[in-house]
Amino acid sequence: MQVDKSPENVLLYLAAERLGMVYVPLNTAYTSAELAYFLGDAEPAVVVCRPADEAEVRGLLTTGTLVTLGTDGTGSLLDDIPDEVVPVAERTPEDLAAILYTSGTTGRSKGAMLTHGNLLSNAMTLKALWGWRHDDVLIHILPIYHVHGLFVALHGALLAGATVLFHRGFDSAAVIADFARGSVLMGVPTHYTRLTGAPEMTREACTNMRLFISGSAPLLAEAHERFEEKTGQRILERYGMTETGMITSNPYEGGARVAGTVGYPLPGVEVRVRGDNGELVEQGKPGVLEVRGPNVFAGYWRMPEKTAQEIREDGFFITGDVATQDADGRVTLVGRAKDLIIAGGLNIYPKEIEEAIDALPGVEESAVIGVPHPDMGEGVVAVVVAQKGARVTEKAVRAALEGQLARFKQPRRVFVVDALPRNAMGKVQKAALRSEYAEALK
Ligand code: MCA
Ligand code: AMP
Repeated sequence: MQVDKSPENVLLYLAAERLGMVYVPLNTAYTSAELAYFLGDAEPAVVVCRPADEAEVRGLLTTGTLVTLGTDGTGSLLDDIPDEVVPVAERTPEDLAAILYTSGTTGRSKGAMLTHGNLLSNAMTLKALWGWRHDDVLIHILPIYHVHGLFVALHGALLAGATVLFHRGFDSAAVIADFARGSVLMGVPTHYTRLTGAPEMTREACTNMRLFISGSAPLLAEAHERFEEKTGQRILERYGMTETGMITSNPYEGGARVAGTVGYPLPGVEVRVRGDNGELVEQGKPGVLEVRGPNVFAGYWRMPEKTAQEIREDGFFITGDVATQDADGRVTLVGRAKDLIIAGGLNIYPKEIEEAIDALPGVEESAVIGVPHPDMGEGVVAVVVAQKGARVTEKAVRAALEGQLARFKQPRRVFVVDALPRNAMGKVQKAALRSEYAEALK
């Protein structure tokens, strides 16, 4: 699936699950080069694309049937719907429901295999925890090709039989105008900083809203407090991953929503903090967060070695997020063991961009880092070393990546330098680069 957001897209997702198919949604920002990899890796039986992309996608197809789905009821998929009612396929909790691609530390995207049991357990838990009700009105502002918009937001609303108001793009004024008839909003921190800055955002505008939830990227304590000052409402921050669905949440009721923390493990979900080699870490000290529970995925599609590296024998999945846990069980994320940039709630793995830059003529090597960005939280910067005698420019690097990588992954600035800083072991010191270029996108 690579289609624009529409109610028909939601029906297609549900129909695929009823038929027992495995749903693979893809970010609409992916280029043909990226799409070719996903099609080759997933080997889909059916591919659904936007009507305008049909010729291009047909050229990339190695397996499966191609149909199109536009917004506003267009597309060949809707033309060919049979009249008879197709029976619901029987599936067990262990059967695959979806594969969601997530960028990998090695540069290649990995398909996280999510089972019916994974999706259902997380959805039921969150429905109870966040108090989803039949009369809720969810203001839906997220894309529906990622876990946040597709599962976390929609499953709650669907299980409760609530109403959903779909927004295709993000326009602060249009979203705030819906607060009068809405009750729940889920977004990434960029949404919340934009809403806080909007002139229409007032206490009165929010009186009908019962719940604001943030996740996918760190919500700065300062942003949390500014939102409360302006609206009188405390954002509920939660934490999760594509591989695990939601892992922790601040309390909805009966406890404090503490800014800068991601709350407590969800009922039925276990977390522990471990050292790099799986050793115990003293209570309250930072280590890598590991998670086990019915929410944890079945492994990476066709990558058994990767799966074995990231899921321990006792079933705990290594998140790569560095956390502390206090005596009371509350989790605070303090960093990342993985080299990952999160811009506007989207994950970007530097390795993928470094590989693309290193392959350009005249480039000796590169280092890609995330630096503070006022709107997206973090933004991508590339630091590039040219081969001896070669001329490499910012303009040329940016132009060469155009069409190769999705726009959100492309570096916003490229700096050409003589050498990258390295430590005694010869490893590039990304922390030094991050502080050197800290102001680059401000
Ligand atoms: C858009 N652009 C971006 C991003 N989004 N650049 C970096 N990072 C981004 N996230 C670029 C576009 O390429 C374009 O650049 C310019 O910004 C404006 O694009 P536009 O589409 O107008 O941007 P926008 O509509 O303002 O989008 C910003 C956004 C969006 C609303 C924050 O990125 C978004 O919906 N993010 C949410 C992603 C999400 O659902 N994450 C959840 C993943 P140019 O002009 O150069 O072309 S699931 C997950 O993480 C786990 C499970 C969890 O815990 O939830
Ligand atoms: P993804 O792989 O796109 O599913 O993104 C998962 C990653 O997003 C996690 O491993 C975290 O690094 C990050 N993340 C999700 N929620 C939060 C949060 N509330 N605070 C900080 N980071 C988060």
